[in-house]
Amino acid sequence: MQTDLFPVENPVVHQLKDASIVEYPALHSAQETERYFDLLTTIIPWKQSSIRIAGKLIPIPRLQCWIADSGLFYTYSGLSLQRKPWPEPVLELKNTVERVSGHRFNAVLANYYRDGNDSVAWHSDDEPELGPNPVVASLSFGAQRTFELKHKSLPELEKVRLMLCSGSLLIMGDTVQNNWLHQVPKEKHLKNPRINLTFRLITD
Ligand SMILES: O=C(O)CCC(=O)C(=O)O
Ligand SMILES: [Mn+2]
Repeated sequence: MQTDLFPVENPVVHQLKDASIVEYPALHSAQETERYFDLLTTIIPWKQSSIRIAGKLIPIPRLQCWIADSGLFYTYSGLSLQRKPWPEPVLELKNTVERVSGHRFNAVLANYYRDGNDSVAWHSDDEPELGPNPVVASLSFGAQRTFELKHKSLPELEKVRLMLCSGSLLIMGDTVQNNWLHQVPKEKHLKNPRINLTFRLITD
């Protein structure tokens, strides 16, 4: 299957105080985006994980899957994700993202937001296995969702708010994870699902 890339237009650069984010708002055409959404919905072995808070197991508000080269593990918030091998369409998307971004990746955390009640809370992707200056590339398919960033140590800085639309690619450069937190807040009126793939490089 050949990725029918839209002519990749000039990226939009979001210059934050001490970090930059590069956005390709329409990396894939609407048709390609729909095809990938359907493929990824069925081909990825989505799983409901739970985390233990105060002794209680709480389901996280989204489905997930950790896809990576063999031997690569990932743990966050005490949650160890079981590795799954690369399905062909995800490998195809990885190749595209590597070509466009100029960065290499060996793993992807896939998230499935069933509707606007699903979310991811404030965090940064700065686990030790990602090395000191991780670059994270984020591909979105399906419902448009709000992506927010806030600075870790300068609370007076305004929050940055981006709208991640279907077919967009966001490349978070090497100081974003060190200096900023990000989240996808709940938007309870939203009824449609969204898939997000965050490509990462495990550096051990
Ligand atoms: O869904 C998104 O846009 C972000 C997901 C995310 O931050 C993560 O998986 O670490
Ligand atoms: Mn993240």
